[in-house]
Amino acid sequence: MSRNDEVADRFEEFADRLEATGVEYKPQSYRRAAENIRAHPGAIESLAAEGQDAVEGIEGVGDALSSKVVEYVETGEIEELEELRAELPVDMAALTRVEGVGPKTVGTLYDELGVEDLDDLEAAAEAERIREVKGFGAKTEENVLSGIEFARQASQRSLLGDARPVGEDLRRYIVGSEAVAECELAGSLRRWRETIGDVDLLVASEDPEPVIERFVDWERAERVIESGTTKASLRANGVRVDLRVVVPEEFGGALQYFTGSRDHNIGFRNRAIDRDLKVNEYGVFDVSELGSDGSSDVSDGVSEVEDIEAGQRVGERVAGETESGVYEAVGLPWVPPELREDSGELAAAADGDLPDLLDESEVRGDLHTHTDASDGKATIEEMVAGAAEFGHDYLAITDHASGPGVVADTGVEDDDLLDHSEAIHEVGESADIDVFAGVEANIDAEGGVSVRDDVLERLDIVVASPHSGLDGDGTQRIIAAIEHPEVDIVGHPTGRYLNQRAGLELDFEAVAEAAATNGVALEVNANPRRLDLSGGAVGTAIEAGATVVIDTDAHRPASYDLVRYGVHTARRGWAEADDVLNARDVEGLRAFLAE
Ligand code: DGT
Ligand code: CA
Ligand code: CA
Ligand code: ZN
Repeated sequence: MSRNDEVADRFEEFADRLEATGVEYKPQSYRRAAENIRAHPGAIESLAAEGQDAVEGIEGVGDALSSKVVEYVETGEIEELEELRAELPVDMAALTRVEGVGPKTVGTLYDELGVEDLDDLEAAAEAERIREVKGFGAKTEENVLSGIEFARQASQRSLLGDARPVGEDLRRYIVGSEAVAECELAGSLRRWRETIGDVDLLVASEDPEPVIERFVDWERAERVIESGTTKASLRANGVRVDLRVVVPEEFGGALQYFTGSRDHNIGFRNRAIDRDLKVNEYGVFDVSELGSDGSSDVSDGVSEVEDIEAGQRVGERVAGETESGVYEAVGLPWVPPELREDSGELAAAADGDLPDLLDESEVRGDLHTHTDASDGKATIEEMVAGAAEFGHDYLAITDHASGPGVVADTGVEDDDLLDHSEAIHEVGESADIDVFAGVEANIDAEGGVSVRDDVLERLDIVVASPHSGLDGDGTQRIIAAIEHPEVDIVGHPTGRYLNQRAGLELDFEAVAEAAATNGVALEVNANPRRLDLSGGAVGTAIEAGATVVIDTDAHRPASYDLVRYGVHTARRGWAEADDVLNARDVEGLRAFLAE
C-alpha cells in the first residue's frame, strides 16, 4: 500500500468517526479528499515534503486537510483523529464490516448500549437489546447475528492488495542492508492468497543483528511487537509482519517451509519419508543411516512442531541452500507457490504434469474498463493512452449501462451508448493500440441483460455483470446471462467484496459448462477487493473447458497494474495462457468475439 492509500485510509476513518458523532457534510469532504489522494499519480509524501501548498494541488484538499496530510506524513499520526478515537473508543473497521451496520449505527449503539467491538455487538443482539434502541428493530438484530461471523473472520485477515505492497516495500527496504544475502516474501503472501493473516519475510544472512535492527527501525512500522536475535515482528498498515533471519545454507529449506501451505508441506514431508529423507525448516537430511530416528512421527503437524523446537538437524544434509534444491532432493521439480495448496500439485509434479502457468507478461489487454462517461475518473483519451503506456496491445472500454446497483445517475443510457461507442472508436483510430467499444450491462434478478438487444448488437464487446441482489444461489441467473446471444464476458460473476460480502452462491461447474458451450469468457476481476472469480473457481472453470479473462475494471489509468493480482489468482487456479482470453493476440480476440 502506498502512502497515498495510507493517508486515504486515515481520512476515510476520519469521515466514519465524524459521521458516527452526527457531524454533517464534513464526512463527505474527507471521503472526497481520500478518493482523490488515492487516485493521485504522484507520491503524497513528496508533496507533503514540499509543504501544504503542494498538497492543496490535489482537488478537494483544502487548508484544513492539507495540514493533516503533512502532520501524518511527518509524525505518523493525526492528533484530531486520535482525539476522535479516544472520544468514541470503538473498533470502527470491524463493526462497519457487519452488513447493514454503518458509522451512524456504530455511534448510536455505542451511546445507547456501550457497544465497542464485535463481541459487544453480538451480545447486544443476542440479548435483544438492540430492538429497544429507537430506530432499530428485531430485523437489525437478525442481520447482526447472521453477519457477525463473516465480519469476525474478515477482521482477522487483510486483503492481499493491502498486505502485498507492505511486504514488497519492506523487502525493498531490507535488501538495502549489506548484511542481507537474500530476502524473500513467504507464507500466504508468496502464494498470493486473496486474504492474508500475516506477512512472512525471510532473510538469509550471516549476521542477523543489523538486519533485525534495520527491520524494527522501518519508518512505516506502527509498532514493534517483538524483537529477538533472529526473529522480530512489527505491525504496519494494520498488518503484522514476521521476519526470520536464517543462515544462507538453510535459506532454501526455510523458504520452502515458511511458504506453506501447511497441507502442502505435510504432503511433501510424507513423500520425503518414503525416501528415507527428513525435511524441516533447515533443509533435507538423509536419515537412512539413523534407523528409526524421528522419521515415523512426522506425518502430522503437531509432532513436526516438536521436531523443530528441538532444533533437529539430523543425518547428512542433502539440500537446504536453494528451494529448487529442496524439491529436487525429494525427486520433484520446483512447484510454483500459487499451487502449494494440496490440490494435486505434488502428484502433478511427480508425474511431470505441472501446468505451464500464465505469466504476467503474457496478458495483452484489458477488456473491462470505465471512463468518466460513467463512474470512471478519466477520459477515453486518458484511458487509452494509459493502456498503451502500460504495454497493452488492446483495450476495451465498457462503461456502465444505467440500472440497479450502479451508482445513481452514472450509467450511460441505451440511446447514448452508440454515440459513446463512436467517440471511443474515434480515439481508437489515432491510438497505437486496438480499442474496442462496449458496455458493462447489468444482469437483473432474472438473468436478463439491462441493455436493449439492438444496441448490444452494434457494440464490439458486451460485459454483463451482477450488481444487485447479491445473495443466495445465482446459478440460474448467471447461466441465463451467459445464454444471451450478445454477451461476451460475465464480469465479477459472484459480485463478492472480500471481507465485506460473500456475493452470489454459484455452482461453478454448471456456470463454466454453460460458458464453454456459449463461447462466453468468465472474468477474474483483478480488483483486490473482488478477486472474483477466486483461484478455486478458476480451477473449476478451466477444468470444465471455459475460457477466463483477467480484467482490472479500471476506473483510472493507475489501476491497470492491478492486473497482476488477477494473474496470480488465475495461477492459483492452474491457468495457462491458452485458458485466458486476453492472453490471445488481437486476431484471436476478434475471433472469440465473433463467435
Ligand atoms: P496466513 O498468515 O494465515 O495468511 O497463512 P500462512 O500460510 O502465511 O501461515 P503462517 O503465517 O501461520 O505460517 C507461514 C507458513 O509456515 C505456513 O504456510 C506453513 C509454515 N508453518 C507454520 N507453522 C507451521 C506448523 O505448525 N506446521 C507446519 N507443517 N507448517 C507450519
Ligand atoms: Ca502468514
Ligand atoms: Ca506468520
Ligand atoms: Zn466495471
